Amino acid sequence: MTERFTPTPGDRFSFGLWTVGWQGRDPFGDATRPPSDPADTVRLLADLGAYGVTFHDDDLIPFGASDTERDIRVKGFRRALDETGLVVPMATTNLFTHPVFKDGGFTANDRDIRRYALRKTIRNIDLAVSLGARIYVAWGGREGAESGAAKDVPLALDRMREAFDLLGEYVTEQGYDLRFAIEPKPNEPRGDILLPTVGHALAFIAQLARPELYGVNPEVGHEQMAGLNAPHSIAQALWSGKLFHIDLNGQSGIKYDQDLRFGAGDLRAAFWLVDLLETGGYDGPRHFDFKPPRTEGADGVRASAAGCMRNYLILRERAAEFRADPRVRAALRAARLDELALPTAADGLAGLFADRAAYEEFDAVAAGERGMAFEALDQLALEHLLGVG
Ligand code: XLS
Ligand code: MN
Ligand code: MN
Repeated sequence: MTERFTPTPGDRFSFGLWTVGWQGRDPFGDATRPPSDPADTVRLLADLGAYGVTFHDDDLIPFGASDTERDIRVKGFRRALDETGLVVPMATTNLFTHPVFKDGGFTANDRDIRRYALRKTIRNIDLAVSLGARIYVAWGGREGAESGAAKDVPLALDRMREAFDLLGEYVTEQGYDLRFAIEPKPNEPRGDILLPTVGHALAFIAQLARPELYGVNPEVGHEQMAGLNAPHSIAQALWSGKLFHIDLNGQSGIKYDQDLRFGAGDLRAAFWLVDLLETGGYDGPRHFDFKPPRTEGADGVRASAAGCMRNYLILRERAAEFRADPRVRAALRAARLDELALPTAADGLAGLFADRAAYEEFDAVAAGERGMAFEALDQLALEHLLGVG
């Protein structure tokens, strides 16, 4: 292994307990790996060079555990954090595994279940804050439907807004330094999930009482499940000042949620995403939400987690080399990226109308004949990605 691709805490790589801790249970097969103690997972992640660990409430404290058991679990986790120096940048709530959430949490048709979902979330927010988390992710995996009349979407969105507004009120009243990151996903486990893409989530956030408290947690593979260009979605989140967190992983096209290690699946999307994160002003954790395939034993789990970070670091180097290459700079100019940075009409509407070259004398035929030189630019990118740049 090359030294320069060895992760350090300064790279701010984090992993969910549910990622390397995944036992490999899927809709067709039983677990292929034994359960792991969260404290051991913390030690494994620290050993691999991660800086942070994240969790759902139920990853740390089994659903329905007594208060005594809860205390023991939390103490063991804290001890492992203290020993290793790992931090908890983010936490989230499991509102999808237990049968009670089969029709959702915040948007379940049953009001008592919605109230329970809010209380469960608030309880874990308290724990998350006590462990130092600054971001609280909300993935509404069961907020959706399989059939038309089963969910009144405008009403469900009313309830979703109500839930997030109450959570915002709670953290504000408590004086918590905590912001929410909504995680979109188009489907799975529900047939269709509400807030299916980054765009839907951004539009929803604008309807909330305290929009500044909410951003998004895009997952690479989730945008790709919807057939979208994940780096473009994430770029729009950044542009909106809403990229609060990110779930990095791999996905091959429009199919079930593969959660491959970062770099697997659509490698070109991974390259452009790293380029974006490293140059676009994102300063949050590089969080991996992947699942080591169920074919793997303990060594394969390690290899898979290490691969996520190593691939990120390799792509970071490749993307930086691409940007620094004088041939690329020339190709960017030939493709008129510098011109895209110029306002279209800084002279205002009056200037636009007074400018005969803008319309009356504009030669649309000649302009239509200009090549954009994008292929040469993209070939340079591909060669840098392939390591022959
Ligand atoms: C599932 C989601 C989930 C969230 C956290 O598809 O990715 O793991 O990231 O609840
Ligand atoms: Mn996923
Ligand atoms: Mn995720």
